[in-house]
Amino acid sequence: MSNRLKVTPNDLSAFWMPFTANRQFKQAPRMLVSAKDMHYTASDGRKILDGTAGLWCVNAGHCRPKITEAIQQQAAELDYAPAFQMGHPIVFELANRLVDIAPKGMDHVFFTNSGSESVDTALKMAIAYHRAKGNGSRFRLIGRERGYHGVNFGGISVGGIVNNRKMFGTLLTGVDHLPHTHLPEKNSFTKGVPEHGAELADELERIVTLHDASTIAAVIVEPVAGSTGVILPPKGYLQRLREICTKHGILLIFDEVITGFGRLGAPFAADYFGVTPDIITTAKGVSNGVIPMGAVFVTKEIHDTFMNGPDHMIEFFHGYTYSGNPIACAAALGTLDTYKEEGLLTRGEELAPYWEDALHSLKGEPNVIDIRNIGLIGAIELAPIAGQPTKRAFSAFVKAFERGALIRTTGDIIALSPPLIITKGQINELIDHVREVLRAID
Ligand code: PXG
Ligand code: PLP
Repeated sequence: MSNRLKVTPNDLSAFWMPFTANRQFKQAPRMLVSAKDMHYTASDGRKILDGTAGLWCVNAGHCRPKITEAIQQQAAELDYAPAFQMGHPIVFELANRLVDIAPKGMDHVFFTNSGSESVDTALKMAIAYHRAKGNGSRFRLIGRERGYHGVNFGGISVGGIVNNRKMFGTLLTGVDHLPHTHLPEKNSFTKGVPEHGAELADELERIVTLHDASTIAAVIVEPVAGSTGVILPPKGYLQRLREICTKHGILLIFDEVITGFGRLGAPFAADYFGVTPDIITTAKGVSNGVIPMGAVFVTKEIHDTFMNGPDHMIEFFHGYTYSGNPIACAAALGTLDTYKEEGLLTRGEELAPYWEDALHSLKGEPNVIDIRNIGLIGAIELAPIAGQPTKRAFSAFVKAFERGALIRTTGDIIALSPPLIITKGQINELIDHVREVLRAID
Protein backbone atom coordinates (compact mmCIF):
# COMPACT_ATOMS: atom_id res chain seq x y z
CA MET A 1 0.00 0.00 0.00
CA SER A 2 1.32 3.40 -0.93
CA ASN A 3 2.50 5.61 1.89
CA ARG A 4 0.12 8.27 0.51
CA LEU A 5 -2.66 6.60 2.47
CA LYS A 6 -3.85 8.96 5.20
CA VAL A 7 -1.58 11.73 3.96
CA THR A 8 -3.50 14.82 2.95
CA PRO A 9 -1.50 17.63 1.36
CA ASN A 10 -1.57 20.67 3.60
CA ASP A 11 -1.82 23.26 0.83
CA LEU A 12 -4.50 22.69 -1.74
CA SER A 13 -4.49 26.18 -3.19
CA ALA A 14 -2.04 25.90 -6.12
CA PHE A 15 -4.04 23.35 -8.08
CA TRP A 16 -6.97 24.94 -9.93
CA MET A 17 -9.22 21.92 -10.29
CA PRO A 18 -11.15 21.25 -13.52
CA PHE A 19 -14.97 21.25 -13.54
CA THR A 20 -14.93 21.41 -9.75
CA ALA A 21 -16.45 23.61 -7.08
CA ASN A 22 -12.89 24.46 -5.93
CA ARG A 23 -13.77 26.30 -2.72
CA GLN A 24 -16.22 23.65 -1.53
CA PHE A 25 -13.77 20.86 -2.35
CA LYS A 26 -10.86 22.47 -0.57
CA GLN A 27 -12.94 22.89 2.58
CA ALA A 28 -13.78 19.18 2.65
CA PRO A 29 -11.49 17.32 0.23
CA ARG A 30 -12.45 13.96 -1.20
CA MET A 31 -9.14 12.24 -1.92
CA LEU A 32 -8.64 8.91 -3.66
CA VAL A 33 -5.27 7.27 -3.04
CA SER A 34 -5.44 3.86 -4.70
CA ALA A 35 -7.74 1.63 -6.71
CA LYS A 36 -8.25 -2.01 -7.60
CA ASP A 37 -10.90 -3.56 -9.87
CA MET A 38 -14.30 -2.15 -8.76
CA HIS A 39 -13.05 -0.06 -5.83
CA TYR A 40 -11.20 3.05 -4.94
CA THR A 41 -9.56 3.56 -1.56
CA ALA A 42 -10.09 7.00 -0.02
CA SER A 43 -7.39 8.79 1.97
CA ASP A 44 -9.06 7.74 5.22
CA GLY A 45 -8.73 4.09 4.16
CA ARG A 46 -12.40 3.54 3.21
CA LYS A 47 -13.26 1.39 0.19
CA ILE A 48 -15.42 3.24 -2.34
CA LEU A 49 -17.45 1.29 -4.92
CA ASP A 50 -16.84 2.87 -8.32
CA GLY A 51 -20.27 3.50 -9.85
CA THR A 52 -18.92 5.68 -12.65
CA ALA A 53 -15.81 3.93 -14.06
CA GLY A 54 -13.84 6.98 -12.99
CA LEU A 55 -15.28 9.48 -15.48
CA TRP A 56 -16.89 6.92 -17.80
CA CYS A 57 -13.46 5.63 -18.81
CA VAL A 58 -12.18 2.77 -16.64
CA ASN A 59 -14.24 0.16 -18.49
CA ALA A 60 -12.07 -2.82 -17.49
CA GLY A 61 -11.85 -1.79 -13.84
CA HIS A 62 -8.85 -0.42 -12.00
CA CYS A 63 -5.16 -1.34 -11.98
CA ARG A 64 -5.59 -4.34 -14.26
CA PRO A 65 -2.33 -6.33 -14.51
CA LYS A 66 -2.10 -6.58 -18.33
CA ILE A 67 -2.35 -2.82 -18.65
CA THR A 68 0.03 -2.04 -15.80
CA GLU A 69 2.65 -4.46 -17.14
CA ALA A 70 2.35 -3.21 -20.72
CA ILE A 71 2.97 0.35 -19.54
CA GLN A 72 5.91 -0.64 -17.35
CA GLN A 73 7.61 -2.57 -20.14
CA GLN A 74 7.03 0.10 -22.74
CA ALA A 75 8.32 2.87 -20.48
CA ALA A 76 11.60 0.98 -20.12
CA GLU A 77 11.91 0.17 -23.84
CA LEU A 78 10.80 3.13 -25.96
CA ASP A 79 9.49 6.09 -24.03
CA TYR A 80 8.73 8.51 -26.84
CA ALA A 81 9.08 8.67 -30.60
CA PRO A 82 8.32 11.79 -32.65
CA ALA A 83 4.77 11.58 -33.90
CA PHE A 84 5.42 13.48 -37.13
CA GLN A 85 7.40 11.94 -40.02
CA MET A 86 8.51 9.05 -37.76
CA GLY A 87 6.82 5.87 -36.60
CA HIS A 88 7.20 3.07 -34.09
CA PRO A 89 5.82 -0.45 -34.39
CA ILE A 90 3.11 -0.58 -31.74
CA VAL A 91 1.18 2.43 -32.99
CA PHE A 92 0.63 0.53 -36.26
CA GLU A 93 -0.22 -2.66 -34.35
CA LEU A 94 -2.75 -0.74 -32.26
CA ALA A 95 -4.32 0.91 -35.33
CA ASN A 96 -4.85 -2.53 -36.89
CA ARG A 97 -6.29 -3.98 -33.70
CA LEU A 98 -8.68 -1.05 -33.37
CA VAL A 99 -9.82 -1.22 -36.99
CA ASP A 100 -10.48 -4.95 -36.46
CA ILE A 101 -13.01 -4.27 -33.70
CA ALA A 102 -14.44 -1.03 -35.16
CA PRO A 103 -17.75 -1.07 -37.02
CA LYS A 104 -17.44 -2.34 -40.59
CA GLY A 105 -16.26 0.35 -42.97
CA MET A 106 -14.20 2.23 -40.36
CA ASP A 107 -10.85 1.39 -41.92
CA HIS A 108 -8.44 4.04 -40.67
CA VAL A 109 -7.68 5.61 -37.34
CA PHE A 110 -6.07 8.92 -36.31
CA PHE A 111 -4.71 9.22 -32.75
CA THR A 112 -5.32 12.07 -30.31
CA ASN A 113 -5.01 12.40 -26.52
CA SER A 114 -8.58 13.06 -25.41
CA GLY A 115 -12.18 13.19 -26.46
CA SER A 116 -11.99 16.96 -26.94
CA GLU A 117 -9.08 16.54 -29.33
CA SER A 118 -10.86 13.71 -31.14
CA VAL A 119 -13.86 15.95 -31.70
CA ASP A 120 -11.85 18.89 -33.03
CA THR A 121 -9.90 16.48 -35.24
CA ALA A 122 -13.12 15.04 -36.67
CA LEU A 123 -14.62 18.48 -37.36
CA LYS A 124 -11.45 19.57 -39.17
CA MET A 125 -11.37 16.32 -41.15
CA ALA A 126 -14.97 16.84 -42.25
CA ILE A 127 -14.42 20.37 -43.53
CA ALA A 128 -11.10 19.49 -45.17
CA TYR A 129 -12.62 16.37 -46.77
CA HIS A 130 -15.25 18.39 -48.59
CA ARG A 131 -12.69 20.95 -49.65
CA ALA A 132 -10.39 18.20 -50.97
CA LYS A 133 -13.35 17.00 -53.05
CA GLY A 134 -13.80 20.46 -54.50
CA ASN A 135 -16.73 21.37 -52.23
CA GLY A 136 -15.12 24.22 -50.32
CA SER A 137 -18.52 25.78 -49.64
CA ARG A 138 -19.41 22.95 -47.24
CA PHE A 139 -18.14 24.45 -44.01
CA ARG A 140 -21.15 24.46 -41.68
CA LEU A 141 -21.23 22.13 -38.70
CA ILE A 142 -24.45 20.96 -37.07
CA GLY A 143 -24.45 19.87 -33.43
CA ARG A 144 -27.33 19.36 -31.02
CA GLU A 145 -28.79 21.08 -27.99
CA ARG A 146 -27.49 19.53 -24.76
CA GLY A 147 -24.67 17.83 -26.68
CA TYR A 148 -21.27 17.48 -25.03
CA HIS A 149 -18.29 17.30 -27.33
CA GLY A 150 -15.50 18.25 -24.99
CA VAL A 151 -14.18 21.64 -24.08
CA ASN A 152 -12.08 22.86 -27.00
CA PHE A 153 -13.45 25.61 -29.21
CA GLY A 154 -14.74 23.27 -31.91
CA GLY A 155 -16.38 21.00 -29.37
CA ILE A 156 -18.11 23.77 -27.41
CA SER A 157 -19.30 25.37 -30.65
CA VAL A 158 -21.16 22.25 -31.77
CA GLY A 159 -21.97 21.34 -28.17
CA GLY A 160 -25.18 22.48 -26.55
CA ILE A 161 -24.58 22.83 -22.82
CA VAL A 162 -25.07 26.49 -22.01
CA ASN A 163 -22.66 26.74 -19.07
CA ASN A 164 -19.88 25.31 -21.23
CA ARG A 165 -20.47 27.95 -23.93
CA LYS A 166 -21.80 31.19 -22.52
CA MET A 167 -18.53 32.52 -21.04
CA PHE A 168 -16.41 32.00 -24.12
CA GLY A 169 -17.32 34.58 -26.72
CA THR A 170 -18.35 34.02 -30.30
CA LEU A 171 -17.11 30.42 -30.72
CA LEU A 172 -16.96 28.99 -34.26
CA THR A 173 -19.14 30.64 -36.86
CA GLY A 174 -21.34 28.65 -39.22
CA VAL A 175 -22.70 26.31 -36.56
CA ASP A 176 -26.33 25.30 -36.08
CA HIS A 177 -28.00 22.91 -33.64
CA LEU A 178 -30.61 20.18 -33.81
CA PRO A 179 -33.09 20.00 -30.92
CA HIS A 180 -32.28 17.54 -28.13
CA THR A 181 -34.42 14.43 -27.78
CA HIS A 182 -35.35 14.62 -24.10
CA LEU A 183 -39.16 14.44 -23.93
CA PRO A 184 -40.01 13.79 -20.28
CA GLU A 185 -43.74 14.34 -20.71
CA LYS A 186 -43.87 11.45 -23.20
CA ASN A 187 -41.00 9.15 -22.29
CA SER A 188 -40.49 9.25 -18.50
CA PHE A 189 -39.51 5.98 -16.85
CA THR A 190 -39.06 4.24 -20.21
CA LYS A 191 -36.87 1.15 -19.95
CA GLY A 192 -34.25 1.39 -22.72
CA VAL A 193 -34.73 3.53 -25.83
CA PRO A 194 -37.87 5.69 -25.81
CA GLU A 195 -40.77 5.29 -28.24
CA HIS A 196 -41.40 8.95 -28.95
CA GLY A 197 -39.30 11.52 -30.77
CA ALA A 198 -37.82 9.97 -33.93
CA GLU A 199 -39.39 12.84 -35.88
CA LEU A 200 -36.97 15.25 -34.17
CA ALA A 201 -34.38 14.01 -36.69
CA ASP A 202 -36.46 15.72 -39.39
CA GLU A 203 -35.36 19.05 -37.93
CA LEU A 204 -32.21 18.41 -39.93
CA GLU A 205 -34.29 18.86 -43.09
CA ARG A 206 -35.40 22.25 -41.77
CA ILE A 207 -31.79 23.27 -41.16
CA VAL A 208 -30.83 22.05 -44.63
CA THR A 209 -33.65 24.11 -46.11
CA LEU A 210 -32.44 27.16 -44.20
CA HIS A 211 -28.75 26.96 -45.16
CA ASP A 212 -28.78 24.70 -48.24
CA ALA A 213 -27.04 21.33 -48.20
CA SER A 214 -24.19 22.72 -50.29
CA THR A 215 -23.01 24.70 -47.24
CA ILE A 216 -23.12 21.88 -44.66
CA ALA A 217 -20.06 19.72 -43.91
CA ALA A 218 -21.17 17.50 -41.06
CA VAL A 219 -23.62 16.64 -38.32
CA ILE A 220 -22.15 15.54 -35.00
CA VAL A 221 -24.16 13.80 -32.28
CA GLU A 222 -23.57 11.52 -29.34
CA PRO A 223 -25.55 8.35 -30.14
CA VAL A 224 -26.45 8.39 -26.44
CA ALA A 225 -25.82 11.77 -24.82
CA GLY A 226 -23.92 11.13 -21.58
CA SER A 227 -22.56 14.22 -19.95
CA THR A 228 -25.78 16.23 -20.13
CA GLY A 229 -27.52 13.63 -17.97
CA VAL A 230 -28.11 10.61 -20.24
CA ILE A 231 -30.47 11.31 -23.11
CA LEU A 232 -31.33 8.34 -25.28
CA PRO A 233 -32.08 8.40 -29.00
CA PRO A 234 -35.76 7.68 -29.66
CA LYS A 235 -36.45 4.50 -31.64
CA GLY A 236 -35.54 5.10 -35.30
CA TYR A 237 -34.01 8.56 -34.67
CA LEU A 238 -30.40 7.70 -35.56
CA GLN A 239 -31.49 5.82 -38.68
CA ARG A 240 -33.37 8.91 -39.84
CA LEU A 241 -30.39 11.18 -39.21
CA ARG A 242 -28.26 8.77 -41.26
CA GLU A 243 -30.76 8.81 -44.14
CA ILE A 244 -31.02 12.58 -44.24
CA CYS A 245 -27.23 13.03 -44.10
CA THR A 246 -26.72 10.53 -46.91
CA LYS A 247 -29.42 12.16 -49.04
CA HIS A 248 -27.72 15.56 -48.76
CA GLY A 249 -24.05 14.49 -48.90
CA ILE A 250 -23.49 15.56 -45.27
CA LEU A 251 -21.01 13.57 -43.16
CA LEU A 252 -22.39 12.00 -40.01
CA ILE A 253 -20.06 11.97 -37.00
CA PHE A 254 -20.88 9.81 -33.99
CA ASP A 255 -19.15 11.04 -30.86
CA GLU A 256 -18.58 7.73 -29.08
CA VAL A 257 -16.23 9.00 -26.39
CA ILE A 258 -18.57 7.48 -23.79
CA THR A 259 -20.45 4.86 -25.83
CA GLY A 260 -17.32 3.36 -27.42
CA PHE A 261 -15.63 0.25 -26.03
CA GLY A 262 -18.52 -1.72 -24.64
CA ARG A 263 -20.56 0.76 -22.62
CA LEU A 264 -23.83 -0.24 -24.35
CA GLY A 265 -23.07 -3.97 -24.45
CA ALA A 266 -21.77 -3.83 -28.03
CA PRO A 267 -18.26 -2.65 -28.97
CA PHE A 268 -19.61 0.66 -30.30
CA ALA A 269 -23.00 2.41 -30.34
CA ALA A 270 -22.86 2.19 -34.14
CA ASP A 271 -22.97 -1.62 -33.72
CA TYR A 272 -25.68 -1.43 -31.07
CA PHE A 273 -28.01 0.72 -33.17
CA GLY A 274 -27.02 -0.75 -36.56
CA VAL A 275 -26.24 2.72 -37.93
CA THR A 276 -22.84 3.44 -39.46
CA PRO A 277 -21.60 7.01 -39.42
CA ASP A 278 -18.75 8.38 -41.55
CA ILE A 279 -16.52 9.29 -38.61
CA ILE A 280 -16.41 7.99 -35.03
CA THR A 281 -14.65 9.89 -32.25
CA THR A 282 -13.43 7.95 -29.22
CA ALA A 283 -11.19 8.36 -26.15
CA LYS A 284 -11.67 7.18 -22.53
CA GLY A 285 -12.17 3.40 -22.86
CA VAL A 286 -9.59 3.08 -25.63
CA SER A 287 -6.87 3.06 -22.96
CA ASN A 288 -9.11 2.27 -19.98
CA GLY A 289 -8.59 5.87 -18.90
CA VAL A 290 -5.14 4.93 -17.62
CA ILE A 291 -3.12 7.09 -20.00
CA PRO A 292 -4.67 9.87 -22.05
CA MET A 293 -5.54 8.68 -25.53
CA GLY A 294 -8.18 9.31 -28.17
CA ALA A 295 -8.83 7.73 -31.55
CA VAL A 296 -10.82 8.99 -34.54
CA PHE A 297 -12.09 6.34 -36.95
CA VAL A 298 -12.87 7.21 -40.57
CA THR A 299 -14.04 5.40 -43.67
CA LYS A 300 -11.70 4.47 -46.49
CA GLU A 301 -13.48 7.02 -48.67
CA ILE A 302 -12.62 9.89 -46.33
CA HIS A 303 -9.05 8.72 -45.77
CA ASP A 304 -8.36 8.09 -49.46
CA THR A 305 -9.70 11.52 -50.43
CA PHE A 306 -6.75 13.05 -48.56
CA MET A 307 -4.18 10.73 -50.19
CA ASN A 308 -3.52 12.74 -53.31
CA GLY A 309 -0.97 15.29 -54.47
CA PRO A 310 2.79 14.69 -54.53
CA ASP A 311 4.03 11.84 -52.30
CA HIS A 312 6.37 14.06 -50.29
CA MET A 313 3.57 16.42 -49.24
CA ILE A 314 1.85 16.16 -45.86
CA GLU A 315 -1.78 15.28 -46.65
CA PHE A 316 -3.49 16.54 -43.48
CA PHE A 317 -1.98 19.46 -41.59
CA HIS A 318 -3.07 18.27 -38.18
CA GLY A 319 -1.69 16.14 -35.36
CA TYR A 320 -0.47 16.27 -31.76
CA THR A 321 2.98 15.80 -30.22
CA TYR A 322 1.54 12.86 -28.33
CA SER A 323 -0.56 11.33 -31.15
CA GLY A 324 0.16 7.61 -30.81
CA ASN A 325 2.53 8.05 -27.85
CA PRO A 326 4.23 4.65 -27.32
CA ILE A 327 3.24 4.32 -23.67
CA ALA A 328 -0.36 5.24 -24.42
CA CYS A 329 -0.33 2.67 -27.25
CA ALA A 330 0.99 0.02 -24.86
CA ALA A 331 -1.76 0.88 -22.39
CA ALA A 332 -4.34 0.59 -25.17
CA LEU A 333 -3.00 -2.79 -26.31
CA GLY A 334 -3.10 -4.06 -22.71
CA THR A 335 -6.64 -2.71 -22.53
CA LEU A 336 -7.76 -4.46 -25.72
CA ASP A 337 -6.19 -7.72 -24.47
CA THR A 338 -8.12 -7.39 -21.22
CA TYR A 339 -11.39 -6.59 -23.03
CA LYS A 340 -10.90 -9.58 -25.29
CA GLU A 341 -9.92 -12.12 -22.64
CA GLU A 342 -12.87 -11.19 -20.45
CA GLY A 343 -15.39 -10.52 -23.24
CA LEU A 344 -15.95 -7.04 -21.82
CA LEU A 345 -17.00 -5.34 -25.06
CA THR A 346 -20.18 -7.41 -25.02
CA ARG A 347 -20.55 -8.17 -21.31
CA GLY A 348 -22.95 -5.26 -20.89
CA GLU A 349 -25.47 -7.05 -23.08
CA GLU A 350 -25.83 -9.89 -20.56
CA LEU A 351 -25.93 -7.57 -17.58
CA ALA A 352 -28.22 -4.90 -19.08
CA PRO A 353 -31.57 -6.52 -18.11
CA TYR A 354 -30.41 -6.98 -14.51
CA TRP A 355 -29.05 -3.42 -14.45
CA GLU A 356 -32.32 -2.10 -15.89
CA ASP A 357 -34.46 -3.83 -13.25
CA ALA A 358 -32.18 -2.75 -10.43
CA LEU A 359 -32.24 0.89 -11.57
CA HIS A 360 -35.99 1.02 -12.10
CA SER A 361 -36.52 -0.36 -8.59
CA LEU A 362 -35.71 3.21 -7.52
CA LYS A 363 -39.01 4.45 -8.98
CA GLY A 364 -41.07 5.84 -6.12
CA GLU A 365 -38.08 6.84 -3.97
CA PRO A 366 -38.14 10.48 -2.77
CA ASN A 367 -37.89 13.11 -5.52
CA VAL A 368 -37.24 10.64 -8.36
CA ILE A 369 -38.96 12.09 -11.46
CA ASP A 370 -37.42 9.90 -14.18
CA ILE A 371 -35.15 6.89 -14.63
CA ARG A 372 -33.36 6.15 -17.91
CA ASN A 373 -31.12 3.24 -18.88
CA ILE A 374 -29.27 1.63 -21.77
CA GLY A 375 -26.44 -0.92 -21.70
CA LEU A 376 -24.53 -0.24 -18.49
CA ILE A 377 -25.60 3.40 -18.27
CA GLY A 378 -28.23 4.64 -15.87
CA ALA A 379 -29.69 8.01 -14.96
CA ILE A 380 -31.90 8.95 -12.04
CA GLU A 381 -33.40 12.40 -12.45
CA LEU A 382 -34.39 14.24 -9.28
CA ALA A 383 -36.82 17.10 -8.85
CA PRO A 384 -34.70 20.18 -8.14
CA ILE A 385 -35.05 21.97 -4.82
CA ALA A 386 -37.10 25.10 -5.61
CA GLY A 387 -34.76 27.98 -6.40
CA GLN A 388 -31.63 25.85 -5.86
CA PRO A 389 -31.01 23.75 -8.97
CA THR A 390 -28.25 21.09 -8.74
CA LYS A 391 -28.17 21.23 -4.93
CA ARG A 392 -30.17 18.06 -4.31
CA ALA A 393 -28.09 15.92 -6.66
CA PHE A 394 -24.87 17.37 -5.30
CA SER A 395 -25.96 16.42 -1.77
CA ALA A 396 -26.61 12.91 -3.07
CA PHE A 397 -23.11 12.77 -4.51
CA VAL A 398 -21.47 13.87 -1.26
CA LYS A 399 -23.64 11.53 0.82
CA ALA A 400 -22.93 8.57 -1.48
CA PHE A 401 -19.20 9.18 -1.16
CA GLU A 402 -19.54 9.24 2.62
CA ARG A 403 -21.41 5.93 2.44
CA GLY A 404 -18.81 4.32 0.16
CA ALA A 405 -20.03 4.76 -3.42
CA LEU A 406 -18.80 7.01 -6.20
CA ILE A 407 -21.68 8.35 -8.29
CA ARG A 408 -21.70 11.26 -10.75
CA THR A 409 -24.15 14.10 -10.94
CA THR A 410 -24.92 16.68 -13.58
CA GLY A 411 -27.64 19.21 -12.91
CA ASP A 412 -30.14 17.29 -10.77
CA ILE A 413 -29.42 14.00 -12.51
CA ILE A 414 -27.45 11.11 -11.03
CA ALA A 415 -25.55 9.29 -13.79
CA LEU A 416 -24.19 5.79 -13.26
CA SER A 417 -21.76 3.96 -15.55
CA PRO A 418 -19.84 1.32 -13.61
CA PRO A 419 -16.83 -0.58 -14.92
CA LEU A 420 -17.98 -3.39 -17.23
CA ILE A 421 -16.62 -5.99 -14.77
CA ILE A 422 -19.30 -5.19 -12.19
CA THR A 423 -21.06 -8.22 -10.66
CA LYS A 424 -24.78 -8.54 -9.98
CA GLY A 425 -24.03 -8.34 -6.26
CA GLN A 426 -22.18 -5.07 -6.79
CA ILE A 427 -25.07 -3.73 -8.89
CA ASN A 428 -27.36 -4.40 -5.92
CA GLU A 429 -24.88 -2.74 -3.60
CA LEU A 430 -24.60 0.37 -5.80
CA ILE A 431 -28.37 0.74 -6.19
CA ASP A 432 -28.88 0.20 -2.44
CA HIS A 433 -26.42 3.01 -1.74
CA VAL A 434 -28.40 5.30 -4.06
CA ARG A 435 -31.69 4.25 -2.44
CA GLU A 436 -30.41 4.99 1.06
CA VAL A 437 -28.94 8.30 -0.09
CA LEU A 438 -32.24 9.39 -1.66
CA ARG A 439 -34.03 8.58 1.59
CA ALA A 440 -31.44 10.45 3.65
CA ILE A 441 -31.14 13.77 1.78
CA ASP A 442 -33.58 16.67 1.64
N1 PXG B 1 -17.26 13.85 -26.31
C1 PXG B 1 -18.07 13.20 -25.46
C2 PXG B 1 -19.32 12.56 -25.98
C3 PXG B 1 -17.72 13.10 -24.10
O1 PXG B 1 -18.54 12.47 -23.26
C4 PXG B 1 -15.73 14.37 -24.58
C5 PXG B 1 -16.13 14.42 -25.91
C6 PXG B 1 -14.47 15.05 -24.17
O2 PXG B 1 -13.51 14.13 -23.77
P1 PXG B 1 -12.25 14.62 -22.88
O3 PXG B 1 -11.36 13.42 -22.88
O4 PXG B 1 -11.63 15.77 -23.60
O5 PXG B 1 -12.79 14.98 -21.53
C7 PXG B 1 -16.53 13.70 -23.66
C8 PXG B 1 -16.10 13.64 -22.22
C9 PXG B 1 -19.45 13.46 -17.07
C10 PXG B 1 -18.18 13.66 -17.85
O6 PXG B 1 -19.40 13.35 -15.88
C11 PXG B 1 -18.19 13.40 -19.20
C12 PXG B 1 -17.04 13.61 -19.94
C13 PXG B 1 -15.87 14.03 -19.32
C14 PXG B 1 -15.86 14.27 -17.97
C15 PXG B 1 -17.03 14.08 -17.22
O7 PXG B 1 -20.51 13.37 -17.65
N2 PXG B 1 -17.12 13.36 -21.30
N1 PLP C 1 -10.47 -7.41 -29.85
C1 PLP C 1 -11.20 -7.21 -28.75
C2 PLP C 1 -10.75 -6.17 -27.79
C3 PLP C 1 -12.37 -7.92 -28.49
O1 PLP C 1 -13.08 -7.70 -27.39
C4 PLP C 1 -12.78 -8.88 -29.40
C5 PLP C 1 -13.98 -9.64 -29.14
O2 PLP C 1 -14.70 -9.42 -28.15
C6 PLP C 1 -12.00 -9.07 -30.54
C7 PLP C 1 -10.85 -8.34 -30.73
C8 PLP C 1 -12.35 -10.10 -31.54
O3 PLP C 1 -11.75 -11.25 -31.07
P1 PLP C 1 -11.91 -12.67 -31.77
O4 PLP C 1 -11.30 -12.56 -33.13
O5 PLP C 1 -11.13 -13.61 -30.87
O6 PLP C 1 -13.38 -12.96 -31.81
